[in-house]
Amino acid sequence: MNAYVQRVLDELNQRYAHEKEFLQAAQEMLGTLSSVFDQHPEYEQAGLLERFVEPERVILFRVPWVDDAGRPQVNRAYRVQFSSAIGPYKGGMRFHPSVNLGILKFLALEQTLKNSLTGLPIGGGKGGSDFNPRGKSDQEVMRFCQSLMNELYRHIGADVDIPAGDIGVGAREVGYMYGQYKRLKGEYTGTFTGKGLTYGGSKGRTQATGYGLLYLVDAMLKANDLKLEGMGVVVSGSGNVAIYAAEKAMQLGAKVIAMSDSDGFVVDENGINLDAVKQIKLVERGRIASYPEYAKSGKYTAGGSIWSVPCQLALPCATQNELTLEDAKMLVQNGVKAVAEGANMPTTLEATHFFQENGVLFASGKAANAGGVSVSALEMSQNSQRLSWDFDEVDQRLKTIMEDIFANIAQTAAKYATPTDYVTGANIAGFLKVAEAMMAQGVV
Ligand code: NDP
Ligand code: 2IT
Repeated sequence: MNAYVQRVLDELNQRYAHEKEFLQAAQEMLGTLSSVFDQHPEYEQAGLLERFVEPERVILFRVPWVDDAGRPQVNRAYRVQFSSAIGPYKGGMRFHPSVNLGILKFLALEQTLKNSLTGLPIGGGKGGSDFNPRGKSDQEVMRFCQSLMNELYRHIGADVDIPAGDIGVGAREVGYMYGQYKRLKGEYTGTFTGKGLTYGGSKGRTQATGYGLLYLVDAMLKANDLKLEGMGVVVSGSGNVAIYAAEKAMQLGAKVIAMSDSDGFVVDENGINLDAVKQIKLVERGRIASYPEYAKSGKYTAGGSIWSVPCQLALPCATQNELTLEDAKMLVQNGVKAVAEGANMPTTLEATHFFQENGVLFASGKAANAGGVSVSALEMSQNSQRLSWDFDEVDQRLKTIMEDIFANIAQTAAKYATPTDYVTGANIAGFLKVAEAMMAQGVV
């Protein structure tokens, strides 16, 4: 490894020993950037990497709220404003009990390169809270969102920092946060994306991450003389990303045979009935365990690993580190041809290497799930123009963006590594643009 890269990694490992997901993401990324630093000694002279790995700003605050029983509650919330080198901070908000600073720093670091890869002018950020929306009433969620915004509104803005959804934050939460933001700021600007269609949201944003994932997979398979049609697909998760990934996979002629949530997974050899999944997850906020009852087919397994289900295409769309080396071995044993990350860093580094060493096509999340934030950037454009594009226009632009991302990471992989090392291709292509912008802007 390049000595400068190694030194910065060593320093990170010492300083942030407790932030294990952040260190993992940094290792995954910097581990592929050696050739860039070999070719650009001026980056070291400019202290570029030491600056790049530190967020520009972190905001940390308490969120007090009152539950339905009248008891005061308190959660912690954060906004990590990682990089504004190429545009205003942009990235989602995550509500999940596991949220901490290290997880949000990993997500904001990933987001910075992902946003660069989209080709659109957006910097990197991420935020969230350890609030758990599961089992809370709409009123409790609203009070929590309003209280969170009572602090966050000071730090965001349409040209400053534009939050959106992520795990546990969908249309309901964005609506409550945006409503309170508007009230406090007294202005109507596109400071959130993923808004409802009646108040400035973009058509196609709900579907964008999942659809975009399949547009990229389709391009990757074609470039390697494979085709999606007829493939058996396993999709983990059953949230926003998973549902629309499954929908587009089916539209393109593949067969989705398994989906999951954090309690277990369901296998349906007839093909997953997506109407049943949408009813359970989007309408009733229920559990995937009830799938066999709704769909009148399929079999549910509590716990276990969804990656034990044989498939040609695996799409991890739930959360970080959900696909381990052990899972990768099962998938390879069962003949998997391609893996693409709908979630952020769902595959451990060991599992990623195992796929690559065994000839499995592998697209990392920075490239593969960039469709969501891409359509978020299109939502920002529409808000600035005071216009609303129709679904087909947004969807066509999304498809072009994902095809361009694939072409870019494939070309970069061929130039700096091997033609199918899309992990290195994505990291280098994303990083170079941010690095050039940082060089141009001086030591800031
Ligand atoms: P949702 O909240 O809509 O769905 C999350 C899904 O993942 C649920 O099925 C959930 O199950 C499962 N899940 C969450 N945490 C865990 C866990 N610790 N263990 C096992 N399963 C878990 O979130 P999204 O679909 O929006 O996000 C999924 C992933 O995609 C995340 O990694 C996110 O960062 C990433 N992503 C999201 C984008 C977006 O536009 N929304 C864009 C790009 C990436 P349960 O209901 O049981 O908790
Ligand atoms: O991880 C992600 O890219 C997202 N959660 C979407 C971010 C956004 O701003 O739309």
